Order: sequence, then structure tokens, then C-alpha cells
Amino acid sequence: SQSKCSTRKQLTIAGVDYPTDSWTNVPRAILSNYGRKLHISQHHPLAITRQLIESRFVGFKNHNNLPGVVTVDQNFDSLGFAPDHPGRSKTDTYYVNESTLLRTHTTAHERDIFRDNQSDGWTLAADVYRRDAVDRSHYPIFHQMEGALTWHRPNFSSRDACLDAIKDSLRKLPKHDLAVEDPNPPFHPDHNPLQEKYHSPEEAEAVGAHLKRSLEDVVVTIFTEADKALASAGQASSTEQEPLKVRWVEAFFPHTSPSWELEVWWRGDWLEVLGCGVIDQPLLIRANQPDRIGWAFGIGLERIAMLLFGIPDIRLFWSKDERFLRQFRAADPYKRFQPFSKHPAAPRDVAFWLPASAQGPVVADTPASNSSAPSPAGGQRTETVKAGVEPVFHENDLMEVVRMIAGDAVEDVKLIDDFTHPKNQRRSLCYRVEYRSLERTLTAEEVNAMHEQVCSELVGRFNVEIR
Ligand code: FA5
Ligand code: MG
Repeated sequence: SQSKCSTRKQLTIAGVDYPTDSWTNVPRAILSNYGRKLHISQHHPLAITRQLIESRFVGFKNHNNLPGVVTVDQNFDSLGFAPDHPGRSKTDTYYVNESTLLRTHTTAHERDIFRDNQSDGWTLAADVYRRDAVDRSHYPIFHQMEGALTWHRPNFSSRDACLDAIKDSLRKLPKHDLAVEDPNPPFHPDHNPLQEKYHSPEEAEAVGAHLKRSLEDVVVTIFTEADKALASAGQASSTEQEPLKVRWVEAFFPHTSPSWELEVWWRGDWLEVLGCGVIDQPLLIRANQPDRIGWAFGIGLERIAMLLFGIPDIRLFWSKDERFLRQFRAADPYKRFQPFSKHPAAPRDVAFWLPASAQGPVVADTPASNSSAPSPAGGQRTETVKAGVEPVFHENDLMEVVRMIAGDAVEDVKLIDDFTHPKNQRRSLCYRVEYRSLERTLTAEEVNAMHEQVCSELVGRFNVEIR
């Protein structure tokens, strides 16, 4: 592997030793942040956000302390991910070893929690880990909250009784008067089908309606409450003077069907805040709950918190700076973040020729890597790597080199030029790395030293030729 970690014989995570193998690719920088548990740190904005969401699910059991090392079975197999699903790739996922990884989503615990069956409704917040791009909204560790609600439906003959129960709980949900855009046809027979083998169309529609209304309630309530509190304190609103705009779009997950994502209008664009759907019945069957039917969702806590508090950069959540931390109080949750400083950015470019063996397309950001779509809109992988062949250069590997060297002193990395020489067909890439610390001004010497190290690591690891 390209990772230096693979030379270690074992990896110790939270006091537990794991054998390493050719799959091991967890860098030390990740382990140093493992176990910070920001989502249960009192007064941390992620913990406040978690509590605000939990408060909308009355009677649900909250699981908030599950360790992040899980098995490949929990993270992928138990959820019906295909053996060749791109989310399983080493370029997207941090592997401890071949059978063990850092969970890429909180869904990794669904089967086990359904199997325990301690409550009809539950939520679970946790840190999740993904190899990904470097910019102000992506960090290799972020937090999700999973939630699910199931109804007991003892056998097929009692479908109608269960349907009545679902419709009854739908009637009892709080109402809101926001017009939510829902442009998609509710169900797509070809790639997002109703599970007609298990559910009647009426049941699926009722579960879907209950799911959507429950999640609309979360978003509408939190942002409306925030705006009320901010207005009375004379502060800018969380939607930044624009009225709250929310819409449903179709989505794809191996563990739900049909599936949707909820998007919120923010700073001139739609921001995806959660994925959800009607739980795949085979998953409930694997969890030994064939007599239950229901919905599940996974929401990004950073995404909600960035909107709610106006936090401009995802790295701030990891700050230990009191000027950040003291701004948030659980008892008085609705506050706008006041930037305490803006230090200058220091851009540096790195241009290089790829080795002759790596001339195929470079893999770009894969935001939809946990979805099951053959070609999800907006999140296609541009990779053309043949099955079983490891890509020689993957953009996420470059991202990781930059993070390893610059840590939180890097704000953004983007491809600014991609050029193939007309005569010899060699391919050259140029990336712009924006160095900027949130806490202090970096000196030119420091930035140059980091950048030189980035360049030499790229040469050493990927055999590129710096231009
Ligand atoms: C999932 O992870 C699904 N497991 C969610 C799910 C659960 C669907 C249960 C159905 C039922 P996705 O990869 O889209 O889906 O991530 C879910 C949410 O996590 C996103 O909507 C977003 O809010 C947040 N998220 C995803 N990637 C990042 C990232 N790199 N940084 C910050 N937040 C992210
Ligand atoms: Mg998504």
C-alpha cells in the first residue's frame, strides 16, 4: 500500500491492539483525534446540535457512545452493500485491517440495534471517518446521527392493522406550515422501488410520509426557534436573512428503498443535510426482526451546526481555542458564532507529471460513496480503474499527504490544471493548496517548509515528477 502505516505490525486504538495487513491505511493524524467525542462534550456546538435534534424525537432511546472501530460486516455486508461497491475501496475508507475499519457512517450499527430491539424508536450519534477532499466543509472525521422508527407488524394478515397504526402516528406528528419542495415522483419502480415483496404500496407510502414529516419537523423547528431567539437578541438569522427553503430529492442507499435526501438552501446553493428512506426489509430480517417495518435516516451534525451557528469552517469544531469553545452554551443554544480572527491565506501550487503507469483519469471527490446508485447524480466516480487493480494515484491520497504534513493548517486543496502533453501523452496535474491557520498567522518560511515537504512526499510515494 501507499501508506507508511502498513509497515507497523499492529495498531493500537483506544487501548486495543489490532493486527495490521495490506489493507491498513489509518494515518496517525486520524488516531490522534479518535475518541475526542465532540458530540457528547458538554457545550460543544456538535453536542448542542445533537441535543436539539434528539429533543424532536420524544420517547426515542439515544445511543451516543458506540466505539468507532467496527467490522466490514457491520459497516457494509449487514447493510447489503454489493461486494464491488465503491464505498468499500481503500481510497474512500480507513481500514484497520482487512476485516476491521473506522465506520464510514452510523448506519454500521443499525443491524445490531434492531437486533437488540430495546425500543421502537432510537437515535445514535457518533464520529464517522472517510478519506475525502480537503476544503472548508470536508474533514476526514465528522459526525452523524442515525435515527430509526419501526412498527410491529406480526404477519402479513395484519397489514391493515399496522397501516392504521402508522397513519395514526402520522396524524399525531406536529404540523408546520413551510411549503417543502418535493419535485420527485414519490417512488421510482426501476432504481428506487417499493419493496412490494414485503410492503403494500399503502404501507410504504405511509411510512415514507411519516419519515418526511418527522424530518421536516426537525429542520423547521430548529431553524424557526433559532430565528426567533436570534431576532429577539438582535442577531442575524441562521438562514442569513433569506427565508428557510427546504426540498426533498431522490437518493439511493443499499439499506433503504425508496430513499430521499433533504436539502436546505444556504448561501446561494442547496446543501444536503440528511439521507433517509424506508428500511430495506432484508436488513430487518437479518436483524431477526421480520415482523417490523419502518424508516431510518442519517443526518450530518456538522452540516446542521454550520448553518445554525454560522460556523464558516469545519476545522473549527476541532479547535481547543477558548475563543471558539466559550461561545457556546447548552442552556442558551441559539447563538451566532463571532469570528475571533481571520488570518491570511497562503496559496502554494504544486504541478507534477504523473508516472507513465498512472495516465488514467484521476479519481475526484466522491460525495455519494455510501449510496447504492449505479450513477448517482452529482456524485459520479470518474475513475476507470479495472476491477482488482489498485489506482497508482488517487486524489484522496494527495489529500492525505497534505493533511499529514499541514494538519489543520490547510484549508483547501483543489485541482486547478489537468493537461496531457500532445506529443508524449504524459499527463500533468496542478493542485493549489491554501494554507491558513484558524488560530494564528503562518510565516512564509513555515508555509514554504510544509509545501516543500508535501512536494517531496508526493515524489517519494507516487513517483511523480515535480514540474
Ligand atoms: C449516509 O451515510 C447514509 N448511511 C445515511 C442514511 C442513513 C440513509 C439511514 C438512509 C438511512 P451520506 O453519505 O449521504 O449517507 O451521509 C449522510 C449525511 O452525512 C449527509 O447528508 C451529510 O449531511 C453528512 N455528510 C456526508 N459526508 C460528509 C462530509 N464529508 N462532511 C460533513 N458531512 C458529511
Ligand atoms: Mg448523501
